[in-house]
Amino acid sequence: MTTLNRLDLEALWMPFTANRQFKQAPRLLARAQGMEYFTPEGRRVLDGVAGLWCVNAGHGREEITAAVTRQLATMDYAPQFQMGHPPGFALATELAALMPAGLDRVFFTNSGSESVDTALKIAIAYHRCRGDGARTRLIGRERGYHGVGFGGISVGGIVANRRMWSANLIPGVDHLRHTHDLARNAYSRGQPTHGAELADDLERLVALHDASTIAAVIVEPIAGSTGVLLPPQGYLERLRAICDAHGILLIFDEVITGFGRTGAPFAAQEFAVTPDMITMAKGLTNGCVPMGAVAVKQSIHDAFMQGPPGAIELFHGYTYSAHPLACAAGLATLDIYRREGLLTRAKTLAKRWEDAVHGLRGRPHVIDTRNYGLIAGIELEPRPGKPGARAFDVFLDCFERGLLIRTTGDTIALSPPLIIEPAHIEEMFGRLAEALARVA
Ligand code: PXG
Repeated sequence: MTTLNRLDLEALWMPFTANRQFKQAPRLLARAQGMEYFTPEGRRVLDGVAGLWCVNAGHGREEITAAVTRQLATMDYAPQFQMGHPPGFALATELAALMPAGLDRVFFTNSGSESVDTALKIAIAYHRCRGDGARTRLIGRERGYHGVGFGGISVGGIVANRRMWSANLIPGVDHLRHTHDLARNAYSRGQPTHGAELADDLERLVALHDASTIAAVIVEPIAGSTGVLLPPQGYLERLRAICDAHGILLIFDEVITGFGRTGAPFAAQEFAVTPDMITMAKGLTNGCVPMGAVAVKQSIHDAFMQGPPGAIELFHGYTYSAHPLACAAGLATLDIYRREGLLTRAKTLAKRWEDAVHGLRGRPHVIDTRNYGLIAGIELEPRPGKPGARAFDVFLDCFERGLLIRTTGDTIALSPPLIIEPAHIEEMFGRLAEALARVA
C-alpha cells in the first residue's frame, strides 16, 4: 500500500477543499467495505455520509464490481451519438419504472451538475418547441445547490459558489427566498410546520416578470449542501400548484434525495408532488462510476419529436452519456436496491434515526436538529466572527476518532449508507455527542 510519506500531494488541486490546510495535515482513505472506510494505516472510519451522499447500498458491493468488470471485458466504450447499446436502453427502462408516473423518458449525463444544466436547457428548448419561445427565465432559490456548471451556479443560491463569477452568471434568472426559519421551526421533527407561504414568492416573481417569460423553477425537495433544509409542510404542493396555474415547469433536483434517501425511491413520491423533470446522479451507480440522469415527462420529450425525418431533435449530449460501464454499474445497483428493499428501508429506520438526531438537543453548541428519512442536519452556534470553524473542528475530531461526517458552514450533515443498522446509528450519534463535548 502506498504510504503517506511516499505520496506527493502537490500536483492535485483538490475540489471544494482548503488545499493548503489539507496538505499540512492530510486525511486519507484507502479502502472501504460495507459501512466503513479504512485509512492507509488501517484505522476504521464509520461512514456517516455514504461517501458524499452516493454509496447508498454500502461500499464494496461485489455484484457491481462483477457487472462493471464483465462490461469492461465485453465492450469498454461505445458512442451514443447516432448509435446505441443494450445496457443504455435497459438502464433507461429500469429507471423510468422507478420514477413517479409519467416521468418515463431518461437522458443520461455524468454528474449532478450536468444533469442540472441538461434539465435547464431542456426546459427552455421545450417551450420553444411549443412555439412559446419567450419563456426563457429560470427561477432557483436562495441557498439552493445545483452543482457547479454556469447554469447550476446561476440558479443556485450559495454565495461562495457565485461570488467569483457574478458577472458571468447566465442572464434571466431570479430566486425564491429560502425556507430556513430557526425562529419558528427549530427542532422540528421531519417537515417543519411554518413556511408554506414562502412558495408564494413564485407568484411575486410572476407578477414581476410575467409568467409568459418564465420557463422553469428548480428546487431541491430537501436542500442538502446548504445544510439540510426540509420543505415546510404544504410548500412543495403550493409550488406545484403555482407552476400549474402559470404553465411553468417544475424541476426537482434529486441528486441527493433520489434512490431511497427519504424512505421512498424519490422525494417526489415521498412528498406526493410530481415535478415535470427530476435530476439525479450519485446513488444511481452507488457512487461507483460517474453517472447522472434527467427523467422528464413524456409530453416534454414528445414536444421535441417533430421536424423532418432524420433531424436531430436535441443538440445536446456528452461523449460519455450512457457510458457502458456506468450503465452496467447502474443496472447492478438498481438490482441490489430492489432485492434488498433499500429504496424504502429508510422508512423503517426513520423513527430510530429521528430520535437519535434529536437526542443531540441540549448538547454543547447545538442550536437546531433536523431530520428526514436517513438524513440529519445538526446546526451549531458559530464561533463569533469565524463561521464554519466550530463545525470543522467537530469534523476533524470525529475523523480522528473514527467517524466520517460532512459539514457545511456550521451545520453537520449525516446521510449514511441505507444498509445502516441500529448499532451503527448508536455509534454514530455517540461519537458525535462526544466530539461536541470536546470541541470548544
Ligand atoms: N444538485 C444537488 C442537489 C447536489 O446535491 C449536485 C447537483 C451536483 O452534483 P455533482 O455530481 O456535479 O457534484 C449536487 C452535489 C455535500 C455535497 O456535502 C453535496 C454535493 C456535492 C458535494 C458535497 O452536501 N451534491
